[in-house]
Amino acid sequence: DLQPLKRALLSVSDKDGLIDLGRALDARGVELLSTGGTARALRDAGLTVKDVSEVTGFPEMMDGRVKTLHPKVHGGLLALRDDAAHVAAMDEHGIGPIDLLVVNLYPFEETVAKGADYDTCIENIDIGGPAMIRAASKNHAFVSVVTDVEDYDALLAELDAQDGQTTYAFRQRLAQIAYARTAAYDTAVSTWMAQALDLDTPRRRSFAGTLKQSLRYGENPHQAAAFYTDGSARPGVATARQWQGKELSYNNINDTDAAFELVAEFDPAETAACAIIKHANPCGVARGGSLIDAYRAAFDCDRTSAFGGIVAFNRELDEETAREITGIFTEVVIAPGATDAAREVFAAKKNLRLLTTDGLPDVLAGGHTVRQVAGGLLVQDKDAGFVGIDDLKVVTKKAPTEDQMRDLLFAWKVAKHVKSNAIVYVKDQATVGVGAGQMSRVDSALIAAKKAERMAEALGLDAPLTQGSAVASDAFFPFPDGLLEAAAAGATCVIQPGGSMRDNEVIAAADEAGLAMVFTGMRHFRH
Ligand code: 93A
Repeated sequence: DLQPLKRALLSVSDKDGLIDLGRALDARGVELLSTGGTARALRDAGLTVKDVSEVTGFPEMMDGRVKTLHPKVHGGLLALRDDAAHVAAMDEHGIGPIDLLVVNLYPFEETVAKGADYDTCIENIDIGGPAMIRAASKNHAFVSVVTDVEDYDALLAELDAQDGQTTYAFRQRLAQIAYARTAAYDTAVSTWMAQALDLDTPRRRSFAGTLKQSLRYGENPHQAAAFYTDGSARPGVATARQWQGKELSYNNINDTDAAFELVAEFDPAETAACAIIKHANPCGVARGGSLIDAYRAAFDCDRTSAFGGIVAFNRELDEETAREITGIFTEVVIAPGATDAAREVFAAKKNLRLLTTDGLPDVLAGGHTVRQVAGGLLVQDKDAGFVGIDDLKVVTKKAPTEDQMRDLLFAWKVAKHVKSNAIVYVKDQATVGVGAGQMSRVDSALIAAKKAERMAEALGLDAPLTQGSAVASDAFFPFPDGLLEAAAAGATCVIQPGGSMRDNEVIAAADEAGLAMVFTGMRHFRH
């Protein structure tokens, strides 16, 4: 299954490594064919190259839209070398076999990321490249296809190991990589078009990504993993700049995302905010007059869990706050910027990763979430649901005071980012108890209150901070029991979607306990 490599077609937009590859192939006696810019670059380096236009007998035309779309090219890629009829067709039409195709495509994704206009993006949709890649890949029984600069070395190593030939297994693997590339490419085009047309629907979409990072492992060390980006320029973990520290792990990326998306709920023009995340759930979220105030208040929600946590801010990180963070072990810090002084503070902490972004994402903007289930993908609109003060309906005899209302809205924003069932106690714009991921809402209410009790002991307080708190529930209380647990913990006001068959019973229980309660009419399940 060894195949010789005598003739190669090179057509690359990204010219990195091209000259070295051209020289290495030339040194191994490989004839080089090439398109306009690629041929020029190779010739400038002193290599002998044949123009594809000479092979086809047609000039590159229509602004390069048609350069390689010709039977002399596609016949050379697709012909079965061991099929008499194919060989006869090659002879009859003067088609020479092409044993190696090296193509990387017009930079469509980069063009979109740069914010280019519609027509420029359209012009950057490569047609001839994917056509050749797909042809060469189909014919991997005979042809090698390289679509990634990173694979140039592997190709040369294979040629050296196999005495100028390639093995079937090697060509198969290259073809598999190549089809991943063309699939991701067309997905990028479709995704961009959906955005350009404002068709913000998860229906009739294709999903793919570009490999950003091969991860050391997944959620556990025995799971292989990788990180793919969708090409969006949205500020977030995928586009953040890492200043220091080890490579992010799978769990780091997941948690950093959760932290940053949560903190982005809080407008930096209004107040500073901080979110501390463990296992994708917040263990402390707070607003404050300054970042350090917000950090301290978030930290005081659950100091035990904050150890080894991921910390996100909604404003540029300053030196004072950076110093405070180094007081305990922290895995990752992410913020829309960091001052030079803040970065210097972290420089001494080699293990701490610092990520900065270009601003905060718009949490109300559209987008999709994708989750895998056995045999398929579940796709939905991102939860960009928003509830403002005017959307709230007071359902109890007591109405919340202005301060209570602020805490209720804060608790509601946090609850959106807590795994269901979510119960979030808030006091003075800081979480004081978070109950996450329980199968029963009562248990979430109890666990959050218990944590608050433990923190009160640690902080030497007379009573847990849930006393006089606001509480949010991500979905309705089906029975009064969960609400009564919150009341027992000292909550004095409640925010929840409402809509239970037993709303009347729940409202009556709230009135009896002297609580003020508002309904949002919207829930925030998160699983
Ligand atoms: O405009 S195209 O879709 N039409 C073609 O026939 C064609 N053939 C190769 N683009 C085409 N290519 C692409 O040109 C390759 O995929 C590669 O990205 C680029 C290389 O052009 P040059 O050698 O002129 O720099």
